Amino acid sequence: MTISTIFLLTLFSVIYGSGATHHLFINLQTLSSDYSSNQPYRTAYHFQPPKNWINDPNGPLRYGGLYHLFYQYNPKGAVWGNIVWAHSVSKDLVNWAPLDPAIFPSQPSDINGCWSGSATLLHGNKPVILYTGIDPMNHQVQNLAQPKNLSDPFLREWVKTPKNPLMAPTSANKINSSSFRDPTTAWLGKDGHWRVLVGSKRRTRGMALLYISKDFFNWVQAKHPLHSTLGSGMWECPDFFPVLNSGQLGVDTSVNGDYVSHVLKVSLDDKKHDYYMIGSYNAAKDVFVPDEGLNSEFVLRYDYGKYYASKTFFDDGKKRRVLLGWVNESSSVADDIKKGWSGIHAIPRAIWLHKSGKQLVQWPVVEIEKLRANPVNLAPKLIKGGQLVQINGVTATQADVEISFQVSKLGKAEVLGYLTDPQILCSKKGSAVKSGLGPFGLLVFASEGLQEYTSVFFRIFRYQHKNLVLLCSDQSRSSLNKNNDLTTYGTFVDVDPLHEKLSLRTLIDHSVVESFGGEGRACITARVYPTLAINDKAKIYAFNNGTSDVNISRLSAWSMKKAHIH
Ligand code: DQQ
Repeated sequence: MTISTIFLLTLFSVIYGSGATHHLFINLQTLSSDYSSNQPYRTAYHFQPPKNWINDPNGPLRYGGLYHLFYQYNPKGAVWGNIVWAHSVSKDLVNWAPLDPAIFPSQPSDINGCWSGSATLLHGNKPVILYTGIDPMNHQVQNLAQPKNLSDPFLREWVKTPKNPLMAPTSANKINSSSFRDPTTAWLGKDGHWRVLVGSKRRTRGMALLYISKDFFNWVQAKHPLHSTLGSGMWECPDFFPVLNSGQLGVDTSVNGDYVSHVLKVSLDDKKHDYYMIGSYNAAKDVFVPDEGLNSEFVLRYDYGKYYASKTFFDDGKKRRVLLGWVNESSSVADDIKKGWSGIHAIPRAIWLHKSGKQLVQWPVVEIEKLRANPVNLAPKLIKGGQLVQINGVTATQADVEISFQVSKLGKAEVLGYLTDPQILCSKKGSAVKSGLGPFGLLVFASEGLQEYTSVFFRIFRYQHKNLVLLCSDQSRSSLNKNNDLTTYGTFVDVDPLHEKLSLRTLIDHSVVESFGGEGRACITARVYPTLAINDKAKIYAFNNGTSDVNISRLSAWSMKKAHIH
């Protein structure tokens, strides 16, 4: 790369920032670099291919005892472009084996790209994929592919139907041809017909268009979208699925009844976050009805950090619903090209409805615990205001840490005069700002002398006679390299600090800090690129920077072994 290319790249990244999306860098889509052998930021147990750009997880399914993951991939470079469906398989959602790309441009209906989509298991356990193709006019259309050989558990080869495209924008349906993409997993209605959603918008009204089919090939657009909201903009990667009203098990996407609620998740292109609503699916009217009082707008998020274009599937082996999501880089495009890759996937999460019915709970799939090694357990101890406790004995760049705090003197909590956006609250009150109760939590990727660290912490407020728990992930001190996106993230967690412990689990993996607060009621994923706190120079601490002492009732930490991924 020449100096001027580097300058241009830096300029681009300043102009566009590095949010959870893909920007067009036409000249860079095939730019390969002499990948540096010094790769402190490559992850050890988060999914990523050996090189190049990745984004959305596509068409996850379990078939022949194997998990199949497809994903948006640029085979030629470290920025978005030349998109194909790359393909990997796994027995445990942790270790993955790469296969050749499953779907790549080959027909007029996808000649300019094979974008996101989903898999459905038809009667007789026959997988089928619906995906968005970009046609010669750059219109977005929906296509179908089926495995060539159902007796191959690897499902290596996929055949596209000559009938493609099966759904297309026309002058009659008035669908906007650049806002028509990302078909969901289909579900069966009581009438025996298949239904599928496609993300779209009409002016600023985001919507999930509904299509119905008897045979999966001939699709008719329903009169009404399944749901739409004014002002939300383009709905990318919709996902629609039932969750049991109690318990942690998952159910097949076609299940409906009064023992389930339905979740509608959309990736809001305008906001670059994954939002969801909980409600019910009125099968007679084919509409989604959000629960009263919860949300007429999208408020709830899967993850309050960097996490986008996610998708769930029903794992019929373990009877659970599993969520996969893309975590974009927070580094500059110039740095991505230098390191030769961009994008990872979050650890697959089991997902279920919280017993309150008001939100979902997410927890890393249990299989990830197979990677835990060298357990370190700390006896319960008091951590005084201003105290740091180093967690020794684990590999600080590749670890899993579970910590729980108990607070007694809730009267010391800072009073919040008015409700503020939690992310703004976290940015204003970082880990260096003391209060009566908090901040307390973890410092990860901490360098000697603390010139660099990322802090994940709680802070408790008193607001209108209620205790309010804030969870923050503060990246502002994570790197001396200020070209990175150092945004602080935060959310309130629906826990009662009087009767419940404040639990935090953080998965640390070289350039990712994936945190689960309140036993999975709040998730925050962050990307960080320390310059000093790398390799054996990184440290992990528990800290309390509040004026009141708090009790660490549990602290368990493990080094994480490297997963076999490629
Ligand atoms: N990524 C795909 C689109 C989708 C977007 C293109 C979401 O199908 O809308 O790579 O990240």
